[in-house]
Amino acid sequence: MTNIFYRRLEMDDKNIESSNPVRNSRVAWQPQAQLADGLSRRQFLNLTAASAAAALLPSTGCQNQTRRVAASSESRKIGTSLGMAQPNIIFLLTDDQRWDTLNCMGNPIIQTPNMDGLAKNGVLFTNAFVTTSICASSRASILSGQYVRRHGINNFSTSFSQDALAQTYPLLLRSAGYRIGCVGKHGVGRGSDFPVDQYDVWFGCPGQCSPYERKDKDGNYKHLTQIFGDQITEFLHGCSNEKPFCLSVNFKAPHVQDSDPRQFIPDRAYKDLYKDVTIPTPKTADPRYFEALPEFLRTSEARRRWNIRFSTPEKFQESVKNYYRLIYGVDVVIGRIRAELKRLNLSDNTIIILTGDNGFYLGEHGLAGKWFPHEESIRVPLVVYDPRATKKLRGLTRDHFVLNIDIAPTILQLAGLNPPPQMQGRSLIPLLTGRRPKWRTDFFYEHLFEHGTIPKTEALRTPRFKYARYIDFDYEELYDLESDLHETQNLAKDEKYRRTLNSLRKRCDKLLREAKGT
Ligand SMILES: [Ca+2]
Repeated sequence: MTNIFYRRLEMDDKNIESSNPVRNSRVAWQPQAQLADGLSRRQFLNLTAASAAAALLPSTGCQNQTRRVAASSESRKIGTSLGMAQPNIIFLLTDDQRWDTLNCMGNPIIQTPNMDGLAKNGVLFTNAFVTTSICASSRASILSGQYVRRHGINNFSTSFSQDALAQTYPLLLRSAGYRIGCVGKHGVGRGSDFPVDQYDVWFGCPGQCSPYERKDKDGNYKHLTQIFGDQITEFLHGCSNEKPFCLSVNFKAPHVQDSDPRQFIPDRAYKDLYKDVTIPTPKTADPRYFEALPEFLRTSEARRRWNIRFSTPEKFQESVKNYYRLIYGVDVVIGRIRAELKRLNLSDNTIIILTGDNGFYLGEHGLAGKWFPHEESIRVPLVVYDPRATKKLRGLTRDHFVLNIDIAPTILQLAGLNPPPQMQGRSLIPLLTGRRPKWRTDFFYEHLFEHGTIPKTEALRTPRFKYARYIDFDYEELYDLESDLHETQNLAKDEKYRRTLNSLRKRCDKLLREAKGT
């Protein structure tokens, strides 16, 4: 089925960016690409993407057919004008997956055939970022389409107010007639406050959803990622031909299991994956880059965790390989989902969106974790796969700045609903359709989480520069990303950049006011 929305755009070829579409593209791997030159493709493992499809399951009454839901007057406006049938939507959120951990993003080692498959037939965003780099706050931003400064969730115990919850994308979809479900690490608020009764199906688990290693009903080992795969299948089997659905899946992987000395705990089935590969050491893992950091960063939580994960070559290899194996486990579940959608005859009308809630240091700058405004921490993967798209709109690569706060307005608009005005992100639909919209050319970043050894930050990212300030330490950073991709030379005190610094400060202040809505 080709949606009329896409058919109209295809007829208007001048809307398609001829310079940008890249089919099957592999984009430059940054920054580790520069360090991986010594590795040939032959060195990479060539394991089959064992798409562990679930055992044969009985067919249900789910049909793939044009449906309309009872939408609000606002939503009817868009839905009618575009002639859109309401699609099903599966939103896949990984936990701590950095942008360069997909093979299609140029990483020559990691195996992500199913993520790559979504990109090959969808739209791959190569400059996707989060506006705040920590689980709870970023998830709240994803659900609400708002900056932390507006939604106010900057710890692990605060939930949305009832009014704010009603304005998150899943509940707005439910009000418009969608069947909604949640699987995995919801991550916003305490488990006792979860909105279980406001979802049609709730498989959300509290806290960090530990442990990874569990047992099935027969007492056999089963990894948490595969259990989520079972729950997704159960949700899909409960659909009916009366309602479109939206399923929000929140993987725990590849997040560490904090209390466990092993930290990264992949499925035992993938223990030999990447066994014969040597992961290249990041350029900024050289101790001189850590030593150049101010003391408050050298003594931060990020350094404590670095000691656990990356402080010896052996730890580095084991940690990164297990991090990659955890991502591979998610990839296998994506294969399961696609097989199940096909079996249920839902695949032609189910959009799949994949992204991460924040980036992750793999030893860069001598650090671990996320939180700070370096690229490793704030940059994430993003793929939008819409099976209704015409051929010309498949395999597109877009390099615009897109943000976690864009997810909610995008999902709503894909469903034919108008995003509410309090959402601060922007629907990605103009980019999905290959158009050349006027788009943001910079963005504001904030990290306000309360922690004794994780400093709070604000930052501005432009195509060329990164300006960052550590709020409680009167410390600023300025990086020229054109000449210093790895953020190694802080130019904030360089007289030659004084005017640039002042200009970026003012712009950061302005975007901060906009984030606050003042
Ligand atoms: Ca996270």
